Amino acid sequence: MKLKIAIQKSGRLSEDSLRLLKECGIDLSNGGNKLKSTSSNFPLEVYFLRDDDIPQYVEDAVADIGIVGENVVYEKQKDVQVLEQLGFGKCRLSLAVGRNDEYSRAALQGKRIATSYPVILQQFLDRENITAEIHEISGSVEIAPGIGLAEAICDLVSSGSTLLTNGLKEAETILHSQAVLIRHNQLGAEKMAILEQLLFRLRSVRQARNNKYILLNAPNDKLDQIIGLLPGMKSPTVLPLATSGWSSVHSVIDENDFWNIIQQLKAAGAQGILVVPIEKMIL
Ligand code: PRT
Ligand code: ZN
Repeated sequence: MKLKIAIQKSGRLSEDSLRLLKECGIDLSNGGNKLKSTSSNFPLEVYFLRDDDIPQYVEDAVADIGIVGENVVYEKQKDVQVLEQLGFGKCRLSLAVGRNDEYSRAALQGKRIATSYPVILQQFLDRENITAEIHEISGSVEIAPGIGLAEAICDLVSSGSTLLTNGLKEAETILHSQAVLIRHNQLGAEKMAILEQLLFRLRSVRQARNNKYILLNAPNDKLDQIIGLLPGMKSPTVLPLATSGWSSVHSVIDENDFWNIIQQLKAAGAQGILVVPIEKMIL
């Protein structure tokens, strides 16, 4: 029995999806097959598909699980379960208008909005009691205002440079999106057991990515203050240094707190601070 996972064949999510599986210790032979690959050391079969098709394949149980953007999951409205955010493929679905246009929700009333996300956009408009004309187009949405097809657009944005080069400005974000793991609604016990193993590995990898291992030297009279700055998994490890009056302190810190804590540690007298990546972290 193998668990079948669908990932994007070629596009923005492909590389990160493959890397995540690799970091989970899953080897994939690329036996020249462009559609499918089987792991030699984990009961997993990988299908390479267009991202738009992945929710449907998972609903139909052609694939048991899949990696796809939340934007696609919510747009396609297939009967699948979202299991986990994966921390990559981050972007936002935003309304944008001409650089010199004034934006307000009320001003959208009666306007034409071009988008590849008619379902999510319609939900937003309904929520806000706005009646606007949605023009669904499948690509290059950002050129719609320039060619007179619409007054506004609703499209994915990450750096914002596409909007900028097309004379548009981001007006309002209607969805924040990232890649997620989705699953078929009914998986048998055997497949669920494989999925649990995969989830355990995924969480360990993601946990590790969000944390750093920190080592530093501290004068003993400042130990309490320095330890107070380090939450650690339980509490920091403190080892005496050969130089008397000094200790070595080891701990784990959250990536997000990193620069903040480093400044405070230095101020408290910590020296020789080393920060190293963690490969796997089992809680
Ligand atoms: O061939 P296939 O259908 O599989 O791929 P695709 O062309 O439909 O999708 P792809 O590879 O472009 O995107 C896959 C997923 O990546 C999307 O569904 C999102 O979840 C996620 N993602 C993250 C993005 C972006 N960032 C992004 N910036 N998808 C698209 N864009 C586009 C956006 O549409 C716009 O054209 O990039 C442009 C804006 O980028 P900035 O940086 O200029 O703002
Ligand atoms: Zn697509």
